[in-house]
Amino acid sequence: MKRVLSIQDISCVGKCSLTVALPIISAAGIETSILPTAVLSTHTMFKNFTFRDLTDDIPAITEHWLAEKITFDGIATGYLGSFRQIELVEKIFENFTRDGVLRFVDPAMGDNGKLYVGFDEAFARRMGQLCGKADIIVPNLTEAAFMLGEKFMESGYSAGDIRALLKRLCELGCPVAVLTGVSPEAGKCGAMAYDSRTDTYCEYYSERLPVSFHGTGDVFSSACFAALMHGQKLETALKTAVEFTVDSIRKTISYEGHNDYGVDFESAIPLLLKLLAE
Ligand code: PXL
Repeated sequence: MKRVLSIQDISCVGKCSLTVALPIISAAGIETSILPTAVLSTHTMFKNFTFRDLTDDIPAITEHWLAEKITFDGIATGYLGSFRQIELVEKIFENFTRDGVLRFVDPAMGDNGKLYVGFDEAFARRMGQLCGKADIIVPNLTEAAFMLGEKFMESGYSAGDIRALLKRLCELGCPVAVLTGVSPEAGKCGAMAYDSRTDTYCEYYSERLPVSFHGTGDVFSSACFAALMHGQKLETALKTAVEFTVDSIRKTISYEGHNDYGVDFESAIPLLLKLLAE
């Protein structure tokens, strides 16, 4: 069985980061080890959340793993709370990367043209440097704009704008970039990717639903990482992740009095397993 490592916070309530990554990657039949970077009572879209920083625990945890000769087939990162955590992730990339280990970075920092509470432009630039050390990155348009120090275009992104942005993202140093939540055609929403090694693009779109939920980026990235670790080609992994994310949203809004803080990805897991078998 493949073993991967997911590095991000635990938001106890809120359906994002580790409470999304762990069940989704495990359901895909992949052993999922975790490195919690912080424990929050909820994600940061709630008011008055608690925050226990676990940064100081990270070096001892990873030293123990090295002493035990524990290895991973893939390492995925999500929400990281500080410059020091980014530095520690870079060390983990150095210490745990052998040939064939997939370094997957979701620079979870913002959405809809804005950074989340607690982040600023300098942090976004630093996250851009971490992206340069990854094999594949999966920002949304907001995160991409901030990492590159560009203005977020409220008016929208055409297919040509997205292609150009993907090329600039690869110039950060990663061979492959994926942009999530892109909508180059009215009524559709999905992901486009660029592989700078072959100078090729691929994309996958589904229906654009007229709602916006927190945590869908984490659902997408967990499914995309799981699909790649499963051996799916990038193009197929985009389809798996987009269809699973859209089905999670569809399931959520089908329940009366549904959650508004996250999506019911649990109900879409049967579809994920079907897509992974393709
Ligand atoms: O979904 C990304 C995310 C992860 N972790 C925490 C967050 C957010 C988004 O706001 O607040 C703590």
